[in-house]
Amino acid sequence: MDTRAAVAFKAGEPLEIATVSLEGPREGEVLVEIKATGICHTDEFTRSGEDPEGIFPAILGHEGAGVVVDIGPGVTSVKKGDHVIPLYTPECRECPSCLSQKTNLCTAIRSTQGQGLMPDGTSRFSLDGQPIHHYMGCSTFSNFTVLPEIAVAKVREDAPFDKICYIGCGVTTGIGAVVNTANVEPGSTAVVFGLGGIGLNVIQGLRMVGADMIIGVDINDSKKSMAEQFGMTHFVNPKEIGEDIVPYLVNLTKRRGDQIGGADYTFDCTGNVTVMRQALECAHRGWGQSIVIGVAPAGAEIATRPFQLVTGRVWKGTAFGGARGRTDVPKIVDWYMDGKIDIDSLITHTMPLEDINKGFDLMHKGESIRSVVLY
Ligand code: NAD
Ligand code: AHE
Ligand code: ZN
Repeated sequence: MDTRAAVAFKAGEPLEIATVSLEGPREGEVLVEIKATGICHTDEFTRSGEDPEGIFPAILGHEGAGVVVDIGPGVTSVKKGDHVIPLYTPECRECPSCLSQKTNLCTAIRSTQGQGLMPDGTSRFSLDGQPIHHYMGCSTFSNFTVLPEIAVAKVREDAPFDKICYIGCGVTTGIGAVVNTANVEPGSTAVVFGLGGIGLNVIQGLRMVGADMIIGVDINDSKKSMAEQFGMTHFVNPKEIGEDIVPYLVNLTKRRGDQIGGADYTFDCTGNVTVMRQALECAHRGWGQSIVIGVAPAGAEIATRPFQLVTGRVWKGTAFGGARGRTDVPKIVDWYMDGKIDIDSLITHTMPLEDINKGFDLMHKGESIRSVVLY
């Protein structure tokens, strides 16, 4: 079949709208009509050429929601008409990683996914006979896409696509980092670096679990009011404090009677390795945990004095908020439908596929939280 898609032909160039060919689903695969997709900073990371795994030409996008319109041989867990959210972190429930119950990082299809291919080593997308790569196993910047059955979460049918698409990455990553990766306790102090589409979900996760002090750090003052609406108790713009951010935050998080200071939990939602170091070093001596969520460019490395770890700080990372997609995503959709979490306020812009590059421009200018493309 033919489908409309935004194609990334070359690193660093705007996406181009094209009609591409899409082969039907093979064994274990499903064809999904994408109804809506968010634009995450990771799409920009890959489009820009900073992603060491970036392959071109490709159809980017990994934060979608849609309807199953066809299934390949052997598919049993979903059927035509089911509403689904594509999963860039699949859940096969059979690989050693899934069976370990220690990680959400299913390894069943990771190698072909990283090469922009379906599990059989081929692409379903092409243009003028030339293959176009899949992206993160999802390619939600195409109106129709093919996914492995293990890479879709079946969700309830009354949930609106234009909102729940965000659960396909940002919402789950931010809230999951708090509840799954850090396992934050009520009464905790926390610092969130970067108040964008991920950081604000970390903040709402922190409020949900009952954190006491939620400090948001961003170089863009315009992020403050939305962060306050989501539960931030203190805002810090590193450009305005006139001193090194680490001692400033350590002092701000000092509890009565505590000689040392430092946050119980810190989160990097920027992808900047200098910020990652600051986040670690403002965690409390002895127990503070710092969670890396941001994705850093090719060649970037993190550094700190080993003494920071010797003295009990813990440096952790998280992908997709530690969520097991087929199991956890439908529950997060329920949280949204039950009013436990807010998604609507975070979707600041919507646009048709033709205007997708405007969504990237808004992200660059720091004017959007989430832009959502509606098909
Ligand atoms: P975004 O562009 O919406 O937000 C980034 C925010 O960081 C912006 O508000 C920006 O002003 C702020 N910022 C930039 N530099 C800063 C600095 N030096 N100090 C403080 N604030 C700074 O991006 P997003 O969609 O929220 O994504 C955030 C990061 O998370 C990206 O690196 C993205 O690739 C990554 N990500 C990771 C996962 C995962 O599973 N680990 C999932 C989704 C996104
Ligand atoms: N390809 C990059 C790494 C990109 C990355 O870390 N991706 C996250 C999801 S970001 C979603 O917005 C992830 O899930 N990582 C686990 C995985 O297996 O990719 C690089 O640096 O090579
Ligand atoms: Zn993402």
